[in-house]
Parts: sequence; C-alpha cells; structure tokens
Amino acid sequence: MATGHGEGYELSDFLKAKYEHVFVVLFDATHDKVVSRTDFVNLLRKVADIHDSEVSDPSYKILQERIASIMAGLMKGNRAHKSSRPLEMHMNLEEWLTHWSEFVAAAQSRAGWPDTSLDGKVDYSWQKDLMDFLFDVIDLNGDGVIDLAEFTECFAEFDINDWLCETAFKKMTEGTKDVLDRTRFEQIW
Ligand SMILES: [Ca+2]
Repeated sequence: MATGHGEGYELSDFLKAKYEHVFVVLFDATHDKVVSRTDFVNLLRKVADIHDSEVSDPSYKILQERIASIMAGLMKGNRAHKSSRPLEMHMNLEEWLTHWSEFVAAAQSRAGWPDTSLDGKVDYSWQKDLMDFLFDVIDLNGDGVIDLAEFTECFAEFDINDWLCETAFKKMTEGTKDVLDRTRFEQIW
C-alpha cells in the first residue's frame, strides 16, 4: 500500500542512477537538469552526424520527425506531473524520474510493456518510439543487431569512453551472442 503521499512506487537507487544517466547523456545537452527544445535540436544534430545525414537529405527529415514525435510524447505525458502551466515544453530531472517510477510500476503490475501509467493519465507509446529510434541510431549498418563496435562508436558521440561502453555492453549482452537485438534491447529498457 502507498504510504502517505499516495504515489506508492519508489525507484531503487540503481534504477534512479540509470534513468538519471540517460537523462544527462541523451537529452540534457545543455546540462541544466532541464530538457527543453534546445536539447532535442542538439540530439537531432548529433544523431544526424552519427549517420552522416545532411539537412538536405530525406533521411534528415525522417530523423527530425521521429525526434519531434518523441519530444511531443514526452512533454504530453509530463503534463500529468505539472500542477501549473500545462503547455510548458520542458521537463526537469525530478519530473523525469517521477515519470520512470510510474513507468516501472506499470510495467511490474502488468508484467510487460505498459501502454499507459496505472492511473491511465500518461500514454507510453512514445517510449516505444524512443526505444525503436535509439535502436536504429545505434545499429549503424542497419542489419538489425547492435554489436560492440557500433555501440562504442555511437556513444563516443555522447562523450562516453570506450571502456565504459565495453563494460555496459558486456552487461547488456550477458548470456547472448555478444550482440543486442531488438528483443533484448526491449528487455533491458
Ligand atoms: Ca548492426
């Protein structure tokens, strides 16, 4: 039963650190603990760089649309956590962690990928889009699996060093054939 605040679920320190890391590395390019439009523009530039996609290429437009849709989903979901100014297009670290604690609670309660938060207020379809998007970004040669070289090369763009990439990759691929496929990627999300 929930204690006092009625929210109930609290992320473990491990998960908190994990999601905070994702927030800092992937989204908060400006390092002000708030994710806003500028960060998504930076993300788009970075991802376009990784895939040698020029602004004039059709692939750039696709990247742009996918990132815009992820951002819209994230911000729409976040409105449930804001008491005021419902149209604000930014999200702070605390709201981000609240979002994930609800997501984990919903995933545990439904024993699988949840469509919405337990109270039904937050739609999680954008999470699936984000997961697919990240997979496609890291799978540089597009063969449907991520190997260590792709993983390392991609995260070098996000200033993660090779050693850290290798350690993380080993952990994520434990018990598999040293590559990540989409199913495994979803399991470790
Ligand atoms: Ca690949």
